[in-house]
Amino acid sequence: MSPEPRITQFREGTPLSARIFGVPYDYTSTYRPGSRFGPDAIREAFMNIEIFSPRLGVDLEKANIDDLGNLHHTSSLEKMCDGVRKLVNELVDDDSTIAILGGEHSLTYGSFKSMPASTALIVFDAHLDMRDEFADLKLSHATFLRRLTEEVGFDRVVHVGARAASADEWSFVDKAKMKLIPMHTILTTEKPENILKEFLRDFQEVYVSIDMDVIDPAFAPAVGNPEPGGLTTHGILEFLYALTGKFLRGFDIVEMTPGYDNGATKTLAARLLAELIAISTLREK
Ligand SMILES: [Mn+2]
Repeated sequence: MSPEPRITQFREGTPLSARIFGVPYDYTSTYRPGSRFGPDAIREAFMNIEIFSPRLGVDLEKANIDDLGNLHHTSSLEKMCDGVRKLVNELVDDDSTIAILGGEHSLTYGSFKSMPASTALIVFDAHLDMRDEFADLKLSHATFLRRLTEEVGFDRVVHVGARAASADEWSFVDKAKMKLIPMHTILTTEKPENILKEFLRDFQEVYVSIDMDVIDPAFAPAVGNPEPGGLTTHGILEFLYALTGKFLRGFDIVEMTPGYDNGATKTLAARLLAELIAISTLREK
């Protein structure tokens, strides 16, 4: 018997690789809602893909993965973020990786605040999410990074894949000297993942936040706010493989909206989940 759709698998004699939980929250979505159904859709896809990584030589079939289930339902953004923050604070340790399945991007506002100060944040997103306010909300999926950087600063934040933001947002991140690898740089650079490596030279610990809309809608159509001109599947994987050796303290995969999916998006999200857990097992100590 299995407690579907949880991913939990225990293998005796091996340490815990990752703890997973879902955040079925999408109340501030402004275009295509439904990311609250993301966590279980990604789990279902995960259970139907191969989890041996030939690129990394890691067999996740042999890994210990603990799936805690989904955070309880709330319609309050503040309560959701606070619940995520508290749960991550309880789970964070020096051995395993925390994997969060969204849900909308605002959950990162809660999770990253519980990361130790030595942890860098790498945000993959088509959007900058740097508005001061959007649709009458100060904190939402479209403003979360602005609110978060007000609290944690810009020194340990890198943004990858931006191609959609207001003129104000572009000038704001320019003035703040935020570390950016926007799409136009990625498209004109031979190995853009080397720029990420350089940004992270002084960080051994990282937290990765993947808004699925960073990937081109041709590969990942089911997202809340699709934006053409994005990363390919191979493009995002190369960025992730560039993190091999770091201590992956945590990551989230957000903004996937199963109602708009033909199956491609959840399968790609599941692939990213598998490769990130595999990368987490290759930490250099
Ligand atoms: Mn986005």
